[in-house]
Amino acid sequence: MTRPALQPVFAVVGHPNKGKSSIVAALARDDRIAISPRSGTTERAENWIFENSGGSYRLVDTPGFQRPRAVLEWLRQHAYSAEQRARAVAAFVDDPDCRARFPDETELLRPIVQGAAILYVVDGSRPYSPDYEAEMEILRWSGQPSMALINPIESQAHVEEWEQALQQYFRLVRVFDPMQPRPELQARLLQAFAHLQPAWHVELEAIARAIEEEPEQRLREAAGQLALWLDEACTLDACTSVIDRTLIPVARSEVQSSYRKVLAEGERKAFGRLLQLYRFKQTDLEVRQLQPPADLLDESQWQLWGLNRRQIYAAAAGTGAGAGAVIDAGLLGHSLMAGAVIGGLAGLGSAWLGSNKLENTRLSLIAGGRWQVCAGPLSDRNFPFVLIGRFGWLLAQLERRSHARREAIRLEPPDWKPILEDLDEAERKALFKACERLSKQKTVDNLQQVLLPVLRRFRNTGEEAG
Ligand SMILES: Nc1nc2c(ncn2[C@@H]2O[C@H](COP(=O)(O)OP(=O)(O)OP(=O)(O)O)[C@@H](O)[C@H]2O)c(=O)[nH]1
Ligand SMILES: [Mg+2]
Repeated sequence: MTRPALQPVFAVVGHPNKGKSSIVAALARDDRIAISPRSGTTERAENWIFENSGGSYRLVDTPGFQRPRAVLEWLRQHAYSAEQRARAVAAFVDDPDCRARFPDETELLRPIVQGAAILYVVDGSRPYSPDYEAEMEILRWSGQPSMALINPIESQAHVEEWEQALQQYFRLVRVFDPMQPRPELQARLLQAFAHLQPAWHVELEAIARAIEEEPEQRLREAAGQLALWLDEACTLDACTSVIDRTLIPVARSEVQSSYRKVLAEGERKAFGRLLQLYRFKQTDLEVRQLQPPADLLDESQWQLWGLNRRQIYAAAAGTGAGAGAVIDAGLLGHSLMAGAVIGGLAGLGSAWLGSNKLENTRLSLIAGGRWQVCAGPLSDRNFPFVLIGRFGWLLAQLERRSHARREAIRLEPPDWKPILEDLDEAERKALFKACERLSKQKTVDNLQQVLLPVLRRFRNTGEEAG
């Protein structure tokens, strides 16, 4: 057997267009890897590193086998007995003539000859055929530790027959769907490999443990990020000053538009940090609806972003607020409670959403006889809910999003109802209280702690939907 590389390294190999790159993307948690429906997308072997607090491993994405039978023929002519096989594979990779005749095979076998373990990928939705035997045989000849992964691209229809066949060539056979992010499966796969390759045992075990701990740590970090963003957004303002009173209207519209811009930019950055936390580097986020000036600050759009009055009302009522007093009136807002008491959604009217003038501009006379005109901070108690809802919605998407997907994420309205219903009384109270304070530009002690259960609920609704 070739000497194992110092760092765990896996060459991901198989037929063209069977999801090799998708599996590399999933196992490296990297969204930059080229994936497409076109066969032959990956033309050169490429390295991708996965790293966490436990350690790191390297994945080599490779082009697919093109002419495995001819390659096997060549190998047979260069090895007369079993102990010569690995050397024949190495000779094949180094042979200039072979490199010219079999560019894909020399490219994909090179990392294996250099010590990579093998992850062999097949499509479990297509029937098994003996056509695959030549490539499996070649891989066996390399003598490297190996595992077969059945990717159920369209269905599980042929998984069983594949298992039967693959077990003849590989000691470990697993079903692995790169489109479903399942950290526990990734961890188990590494642990299984740890037993195949003693040289990597300690590191792979440590990486697997860290993978299992990651979701909880990530949630904590996300709550911390959201807390910072809320503090920033709720105290944000934009000011300018003018000497001439007649310029005030112009200054007003100016500060309003720069306020909106800074707010949108702040959110874009907060979302960017969340994407980073989830290891998305290249995925586009379409937040078009937030971009035009109105958006976040347009009352009529607030419902779109998860501030559905009816839902909040229903959730509050369903948990006893309507029947009197689980959530105190002060926390929910008098207008809402008044509405609830006179018994009907009609009573809620615009008070819940519209009691405060949005984007209130402030005017004050300052030194030098100038007028200062400011937009913000936004003192509406709904505002923090909008921000939390949008952030929570994105978190839920990221949680269940595979790094093998290439389409953009489109921000959609979050649904607060199940979140509010699922929180326990103390958690919900703390949330309402925190939002109330934030909307008054007051600091909230342990905001991260208050947000943690909220984000956890967002994350869990994501899991159910996924
Ligand atoms: N629905 C679904 N599509 C998949 C899955 N795995 C791969 N695909 C799609 O299949 C196509 C090929 O995937 P790739 O990962 O590029 O396959 P590859 O084996 O690297 O292909 P080459 O580099 O061309 O050899 C892409 O359009 C993927 O989105 C899967 O598990 N489910
Ligand atoms: Mg590829």
